[in-house]
Amino acid sequence: MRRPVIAGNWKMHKFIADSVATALALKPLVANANHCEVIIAPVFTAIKSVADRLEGSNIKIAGQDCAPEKKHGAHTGEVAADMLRDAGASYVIVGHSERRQHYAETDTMINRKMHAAIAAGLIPILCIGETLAQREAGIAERVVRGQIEGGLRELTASDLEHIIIAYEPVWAIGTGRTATPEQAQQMHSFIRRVFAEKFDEEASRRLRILYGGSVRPDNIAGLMAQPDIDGALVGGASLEAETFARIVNYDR
Ligand code: G2H
Repeated sequence: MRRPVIAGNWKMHKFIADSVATALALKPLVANANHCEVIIAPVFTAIKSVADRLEGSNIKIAGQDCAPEKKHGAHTGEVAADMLRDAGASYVIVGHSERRQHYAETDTMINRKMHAAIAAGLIPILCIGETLAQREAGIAERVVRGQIEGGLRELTASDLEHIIIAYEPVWAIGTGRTATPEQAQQMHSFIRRVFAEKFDEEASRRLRILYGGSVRPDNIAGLMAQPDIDGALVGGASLEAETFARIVNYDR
């Protein structure tokens, strides 16, 4: 009942021409992927060009971040959620660990971005996950619970129907070290439980929870076989069309 989502996060890679070329190369390779939603997240400057070239295809576009402000105004350097939508995005990644770590994003800031994204009609992909030190200290679940509660504060029941969560353990990001399917499943099931406790049992059954952190063609199937893993947020392995397509087509 939960439609899988495979999303490629291109991070700060690719000029416009390369973004468009990769998107066009990907298009035929995933054209028959009816089993899942396919999303790519190019840099802001490439979103419009990529979206224009993908019009009518089954590949959707995400922004990698958005402004916390809902109203346009004097916010130098920011891009509003509805501007992303205007450029062709229908999703937005919010609270990625790189933003939490390197740009000091707090749960409060991330929560404002969640509200802004939903108000603009975008589907936010809220990223959560513990660091290695937190896991080793035995507080991974407490950290993840705090990020869920903080990130989703004051969202309504109907807002919660329109969000996706991505569990990305920081120790597995870009390190080549993936959580085992069992480790990921354990945390995904915990996330669904917290969501059910805090919000609603039914909604928690509909919530899509993606795994992120060194996902590759050779480990996607094992992850997707877990009952609470509903897709993947893929970084490095999404940069090349054929590799990403192998991940999207994990069921073949
Ligand atoms: C985690 C992931 C994508 P990678 O950041 O969001 O990146 O697959 O390179 O670990």
